[in-house]
Amino acid sequence: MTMELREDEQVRRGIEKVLKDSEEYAKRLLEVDADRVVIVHHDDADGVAAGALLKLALEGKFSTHIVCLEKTYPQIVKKLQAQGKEPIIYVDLGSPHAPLISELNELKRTIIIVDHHDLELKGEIGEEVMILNPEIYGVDGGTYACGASLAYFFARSIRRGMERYSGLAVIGSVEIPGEPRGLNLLAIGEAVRAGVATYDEKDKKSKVLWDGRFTKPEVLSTKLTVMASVGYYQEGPQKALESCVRCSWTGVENFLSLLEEKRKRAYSNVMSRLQYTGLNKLRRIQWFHVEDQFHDMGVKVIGTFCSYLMHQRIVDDDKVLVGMMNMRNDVPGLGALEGSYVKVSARAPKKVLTLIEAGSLEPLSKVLAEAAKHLGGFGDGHAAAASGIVPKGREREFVELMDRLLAKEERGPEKRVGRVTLEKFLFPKKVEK
Ligand SMILES: [Mn+2]
Repeated sequence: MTMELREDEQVRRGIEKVLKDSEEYAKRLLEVDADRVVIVHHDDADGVAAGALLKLALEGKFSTHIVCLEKTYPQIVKKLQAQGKEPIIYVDLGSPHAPLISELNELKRTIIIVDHHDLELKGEIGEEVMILNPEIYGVDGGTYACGASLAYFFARSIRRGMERYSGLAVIGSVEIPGEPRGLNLLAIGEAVRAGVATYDEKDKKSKVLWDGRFTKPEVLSTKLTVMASVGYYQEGPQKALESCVRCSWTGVENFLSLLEEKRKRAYSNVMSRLQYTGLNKLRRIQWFHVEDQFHDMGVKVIGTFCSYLMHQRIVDDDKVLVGMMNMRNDVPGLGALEGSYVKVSARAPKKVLTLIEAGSLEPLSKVLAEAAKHLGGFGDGHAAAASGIVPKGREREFVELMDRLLAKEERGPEKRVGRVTLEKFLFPKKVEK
């Protein structure tokens, strides 16, 4: 009980500090002498809702250039920051790459990272780079915040009257499992007061005003994610963001159902092929490559497909699942990338996760990132789910290397026996990447 109270107190204080930072960063942003601000947001509902909130807040003060990123690829950060001098706001992404973002800020422009993901602070962060993230104050951003809630409070620090858009923060919050807490709960309070959401104290569920009706935010969130990610190369992110600005699907209903249909067809094609061929198997990994079967869809679809596959019988429960797809080498709004890459996505079945938690296997985030980096790619994620990119043509080397890296005893001396805490066992961090 005391422990709980102490935690609550720590969260409350942390959030107060985040809100103070928000005011300060907004002030600094408004003092910048620029016509334009670049907003870089993530490709899921939380990122889209957050991007919309920032666009709305900046309207009339700056023009905005909006880029949707599926991941914070170092090569993209480099390209993005090499041009222009206007401020950049990264939202719902960027925290794990804060040192790189800072290092690549040669033009010393104002950069604000508004994010709730785990923060990497190894290395120096320049004073032009501001980070709005509760993790700085020891408050878990995966529990007490989301990208859109943070963006909402930041937007409110920039401009008055943002309350009527607070429902967007509620939509973003849906990716956080369990009852709303911290900043997410604060945003719901504001949305209810503004008349754009309802909240049922009993079941801790909210509804958001959308197309003139109070609608479950879960439904809105799923659709926004499909639009932005499956439709990534068809202006899906812009359409999703505009839908958020209008709190309406008007004009995009057809587009949305075409995307849902397209993804379903692609999934079932790959599924029937895999049922016929089976998965490729190594000692600790089972893998497949869809090549161009998800062509012209954003790379999130391979991750979602892996998650779906985890519930199917063709997946062994004692091997890590790895899926790959060919990637297009352009980023809408940013142009071509150098080289050809494949997107890789990994998931740990329960049995594997238990071994990871017990310390006899390495977390996926670590081995995937290490293997990808070794081959000239990059990766990140969590213990049970990770993703990244590797150069096209090196897929086999990648899975073989990852297979070797997974086993701790084959890595050399740094042997250390971990412990499964009850917390870790009951609530493994599950984040869709
Ligand atoms: Mn998020």
